[in-house]
Amino acid sequence: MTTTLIKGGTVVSATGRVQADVLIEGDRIAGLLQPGTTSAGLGGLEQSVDRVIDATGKYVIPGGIDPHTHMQMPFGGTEACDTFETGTRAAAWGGTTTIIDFAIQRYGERVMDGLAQWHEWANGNCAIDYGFHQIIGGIDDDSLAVMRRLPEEGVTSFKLFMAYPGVFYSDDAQIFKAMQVGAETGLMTMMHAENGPVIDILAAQLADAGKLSPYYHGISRVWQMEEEATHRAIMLSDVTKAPLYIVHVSAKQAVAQVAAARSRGQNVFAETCPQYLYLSLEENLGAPGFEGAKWVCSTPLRSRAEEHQNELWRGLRTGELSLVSTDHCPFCFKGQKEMGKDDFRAIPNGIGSVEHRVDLLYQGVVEGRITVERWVELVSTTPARMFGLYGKKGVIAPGADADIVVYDPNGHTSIGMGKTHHMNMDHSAWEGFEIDGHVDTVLSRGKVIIDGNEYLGAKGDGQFLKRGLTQYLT
Ligand code: DUC
Ligand code: ZN
Ligand code: ZN
Repeated sequence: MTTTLIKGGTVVSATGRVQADVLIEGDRIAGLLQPGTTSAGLGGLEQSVDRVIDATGKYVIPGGIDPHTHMQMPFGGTEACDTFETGTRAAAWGGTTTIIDFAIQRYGERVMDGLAQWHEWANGNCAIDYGFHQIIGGIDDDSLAVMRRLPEEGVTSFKLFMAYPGVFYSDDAQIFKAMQVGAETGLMTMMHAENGPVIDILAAQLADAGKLSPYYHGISRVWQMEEEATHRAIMLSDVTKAPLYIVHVSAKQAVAQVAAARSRGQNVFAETCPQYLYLSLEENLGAPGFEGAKWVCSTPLRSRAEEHQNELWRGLRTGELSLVSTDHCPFCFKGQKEMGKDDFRAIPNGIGSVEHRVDLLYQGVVEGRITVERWVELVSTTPARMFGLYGKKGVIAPGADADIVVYDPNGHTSIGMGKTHHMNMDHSAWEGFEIDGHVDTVLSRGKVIIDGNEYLGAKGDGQFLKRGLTQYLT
C-alpha cells in the first residue's frame, strides 16, 4: 500500500483551518497530524512514507466536486465536445476530483436505457470519480415507475426542464407528478427554471424582426421568465413537499425567490455558475460580429450584470445559494457554435468551465467576498452533502477518500489567449482571465494525478460513485 504525507500546509475545511500534516494510506486519508510530529515524534514517519509532498505556505483542501456537467451530451443538433476522457482530465487540472454528470432519457425512450448509455460512455474513460443525475425528458406512467428504482442505481436526483418545448420540456402536471415521486423517495428534483414556451415566442419574434445575432439570445431569455419559473417550481415543491434544487441561477430576482422559500422553511436549494458571477450580456454576448456565440448558454448572461453578480455573491456568502457548479457544456466555435451564424436560435447552448471553477471561486476569497472556508464549502463540501457523497468525498478526515488539492494562494494562473487550458475546445469563455492562485498538486484516491505542470493520471482511474440521498433533509 502506497503511503503519502502532505506536510507543512494549512488544511482548510468548511468550518475552519488548521496547520496539520495529512497522512494517506492507499486510497484513504489515515489521519491529520500535528505539524512536525511526523519526522520526530512518530519514529521517523516522514522517512518511512513512500512520498512526501511539501505544502508549506499552501492550502490543503478536499478535491473539488462539480455536480453539474454534460460530457459528450447530444444537444442542439450536435454534441458537447468534451468526452468523459477529455473533460474529466481537464477537471483534474483545475482541482476537481469528482463530477456528477447528467444521463438523459428523452421522450419516448426508456429511463434505464439512457442511464445505461451514459455508463457505457463513462466507464473506463474517466480520470476522476463520477456519478450521475438522471434527466427525465418524458414523464409518463412508465418513467414515473422507473424513477422509484433510481436510488438502487446510486442515482438520487433527477432533472426536469421548464424550458425547451419539444426537447426536454415538462409541463406543470408532469412536474407535479414527478415531484410527488421525489417527495415519496427523497430523490432531489433538479430544475431548469425558465418559462420555455414564452421564451420561444420572444425568440421567434426577435428573429422575425431580423434580430439574429448572439446578443438576442440574452434579450429573448428575460429575467422575468426565470423568476416566474423559479417561483412556480417552488410552489409545486411546496404542495408536493418534494426537495427542490434550482440549477444555474443567474437573475437576482430568482435568488430572491429561493431566499424567500428557504426563509419559509422549504427544502429549496440553488446553485449558480462562474459565468453568472463574472460575465455579462452586453460585454460577452454583445461582443462584435458573431464572437458572442462563445457565451450563449441558458439561463443567459444578464444585462446590468453587476447588480445580479453582487446578489449572487451575497447569496453565496449568506447561504441563500448553496454551491457553485459549472454547467460545463462545451461546444467548439468552428463547426458547432457556427451552426447559429445566421440565427442565434441555432447556436448550441453551453459554456465550458470545468477546469476553472475552483480557481474562479477562489477569486471571491481574493476579493473579500467569501472566506476561504466558504470557498471550500461551495466547491467541495456542500456538493458532497447535497448529493449524497459526504464522508467519502468533500472532507479531509480519517477514512475519507484521499481526494486532495494543494492550492497555492500566492501562485498565478493565466487563462491566456490560445490553448492554455486542457478542455477539448478551440476557444475559452475565460480567455484573458488572470487568476490569483494556482492548483499545484491533485490527488485522486491517493494517487497524484496533477504534479505541477505534469498530468500523471490515466483514463479509467475514475470510478462510478453510487450516491446516497441528500443530507440536507430532516
Ligand atoms: N441547461 C443545462 O443545465 N445545461 C445545458 C443547457 C441548458 O440549458
Ligand atoms: Zn439547464
Ligand atoms: Zn446543465
